[in-house]
Amino acid sequence: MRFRSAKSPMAKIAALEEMLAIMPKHKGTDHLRAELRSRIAKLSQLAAKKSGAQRASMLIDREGAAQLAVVGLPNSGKSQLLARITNASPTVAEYPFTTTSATPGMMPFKDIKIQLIDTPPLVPQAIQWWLPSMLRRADALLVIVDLGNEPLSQMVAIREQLKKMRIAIGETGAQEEAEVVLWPKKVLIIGNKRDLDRDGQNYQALMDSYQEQLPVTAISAKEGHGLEELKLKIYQMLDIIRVYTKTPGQKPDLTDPVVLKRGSTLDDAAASVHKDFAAKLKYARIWGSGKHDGVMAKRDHVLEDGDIIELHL
Ligand SMILES: Nc1nc2c(ncn2[C@@H]2O[C@H](COP(=O)(O)OP(=O)(O)O)[C@@H](O)[C@H]2O)c(=O)[nH]1
Ligand SMILES: [Mg+2]
Repeated sequence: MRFRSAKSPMAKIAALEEMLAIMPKHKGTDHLRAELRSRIAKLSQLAAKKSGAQRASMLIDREGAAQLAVVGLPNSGKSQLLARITNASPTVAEYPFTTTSATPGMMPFKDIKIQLIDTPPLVPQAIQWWLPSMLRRADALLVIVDLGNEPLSQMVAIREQLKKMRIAIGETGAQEEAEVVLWPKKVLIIGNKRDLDRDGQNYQALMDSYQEQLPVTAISAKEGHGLEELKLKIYQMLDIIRVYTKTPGQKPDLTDPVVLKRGSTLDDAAASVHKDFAAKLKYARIWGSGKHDGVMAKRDHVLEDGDIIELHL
């Protein structure tokens, strides 16, 4: 068992998470799974106390509206993409395996920022012990394939590696789901190097196989094509909304929205502004959604992207 040989708390956590992942989910294992979870929680506290340095290189704190991991085979253009659309500048190189650690970068979109993480390539010899937990923790995955080089076989290889980490993307057999716990992940498939796919046939093949299950888009990270569309698709896949707050009698601050899950209510918005606000909320006024103009709304009112709210406590 990997747990015995694991030395650092982080390696132990990874081993325990692995056990939890492969453990069948039913009544008989409830107790054991709860125990594993509490051991993970204790180790996490210990790891947090230990030197920040090691932890920092493994676990990347979520910043901004969401954290997305960019995964793919060597040379697919993961680093190039980060260099293009985030403030990070990981090394872009013709030789594979340039990335052995994870590099985060922030992608500005509309008035929010989304965190992307450049990760080592998904080939067995390059997969680091901390990668599975990093991918599971991420809000979504950006799976990147090289359109110049048989994207479908890349997808097969990528899905196989992800499956070993108990991460499911797209459709999985009912059989598979019954056997082990799979982490379902939101995924956007990115066909990169579309400049090398001259007649567009590889992209077409990728679409034909996947577009019914997952969103797919084509870009050229090197030439800078398709990037605005990509950012929009990333935003859409996250199912988030931006809500602006205003103080009575003042103009709303339209630069710093509260980011909420789609379907969130006024109550949720109040709680995310301040933990005490939800309990104290008496009523709120709401502008936006094309239909509200300062009307009073109830706590359970479902908000929409772009709404402006005025909380009365
Ligand atoms: N033609 C073309 N080459 C690209 C594109 N994106 C990346 N590359 C090249 O592919 C190679 C690998 O890119 P890199 O970002 O280091 O790949 P990584 O291993 O996935 O991080 C580099 O030589 C890049 O210049 C693209 O859109 N078109
Ligand atoms: Mg790289």
